[in-house]
Amino acid sequence: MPSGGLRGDVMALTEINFDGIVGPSHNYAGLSLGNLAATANAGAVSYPRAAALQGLEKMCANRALGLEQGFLLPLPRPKTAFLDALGQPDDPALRAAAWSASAMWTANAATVSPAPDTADGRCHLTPANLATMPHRSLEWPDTARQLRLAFANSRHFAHHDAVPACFGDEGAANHMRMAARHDAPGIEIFVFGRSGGAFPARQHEQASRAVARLHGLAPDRVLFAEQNPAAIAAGAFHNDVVAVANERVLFAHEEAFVDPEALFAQIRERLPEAEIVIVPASAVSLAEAVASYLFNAQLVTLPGSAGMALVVPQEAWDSPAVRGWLEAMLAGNGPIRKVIPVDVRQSMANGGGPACLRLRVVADPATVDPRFLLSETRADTIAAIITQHWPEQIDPRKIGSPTLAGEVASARAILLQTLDLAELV
Ligand code: SUG
Repeated sequence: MPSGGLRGDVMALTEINFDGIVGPSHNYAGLSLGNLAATANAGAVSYPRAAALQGLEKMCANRALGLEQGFLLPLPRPKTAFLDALGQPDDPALRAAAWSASAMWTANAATVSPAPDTADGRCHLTPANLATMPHRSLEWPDTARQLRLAFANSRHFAHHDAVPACFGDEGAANHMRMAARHDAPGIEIFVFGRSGGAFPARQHEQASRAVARLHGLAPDRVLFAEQNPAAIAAGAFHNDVVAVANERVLFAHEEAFVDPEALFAQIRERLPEAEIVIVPASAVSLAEAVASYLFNAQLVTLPGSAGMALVVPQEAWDSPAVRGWLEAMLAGNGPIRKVIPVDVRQSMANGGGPACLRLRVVADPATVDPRFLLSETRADTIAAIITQHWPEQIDPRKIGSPTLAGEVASARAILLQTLDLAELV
């Protein structure tokens, strides 16, 4: 572990994407009401090896663009302590909850406030309690352990426990940061839902407010905005299904928020250089936005002066309406100069696009435990282990099988051992 991070007194703060490595128990159990892809694919056979390799390929492609790339490890599954605590239920949904590889969607791992935004000048992390969905509520203690290890340097990082489970918190998926540049003080936008619709609103306003206070954010640089109930009803179970921000740019669907005009005015007042790119419903309906996952894209700043690129799921590029809009955007003079489609179909079939698979941390890479940073050698090592040890396929009817449980646990143990991270077992 590097001891400091200060080179002289200059910090090289940059955005690092920490993608979740898809775990060996990846399966389609239909556990998330309101997540249309996941419920539509309930019971389908999954391909964990292909899923993990697709995710890794996305990481390598982003690294090849010159972006900093890290990763987080799969959590221990099956989570036997959960089943023990419930007296070993036969209910297939509860069993599947203990087997879920849902920690791959690291956009839900935590909310992260970079150092330039916080009162003590450290980067603050709060793991998300994910309390709304039983299978996801199991994640946070193991996630917290991993975050405390990856970002152990207490001069630069501060860790909080998850907020109390009475207020659901979904982490970075319902949080956006805008700033002139990643290393400049930013504004943080927390997007919450109100319950009462057909599908659960997963992010509670009180959880958002608690995280903003815990992180020591200046109140005049924090905004709270309500998700449009129509977007939740259309399947946007997280804000990141209808909006994404990067530096001075917000890219969002016209119907993402209850009061978009008020939100945009508040953003412009606090960040005059903000550029807000709105996709009208007349070009891409909410239903098409959810089906294609256009907004579950990684909006990234390319090195040099190449502008921003939007890393979209292949499904978005294949949608005629979405592609038409994107091509018109590229022909114009906006801040997004490039669109890069990627194949993460195995994750997409559970409602997780390119943006769900990554947690953004603005930090100096020298202050992060290097075991969590992707290098070419580490990518090759990870690929070889996945190829050799991840199950090729999982039929959900096999969930609960002791043989499969053994395979899943040993595949993960081999990965941790090889990456010198056995302390996470
Ligand atoms: O929480 N799917 C995840 C997808 C999370 C996507 N994340 C973001 N939008 N940031 C969820 O609904 C499906 C698991 C199953 O049904 O087997 C699942 O948990």
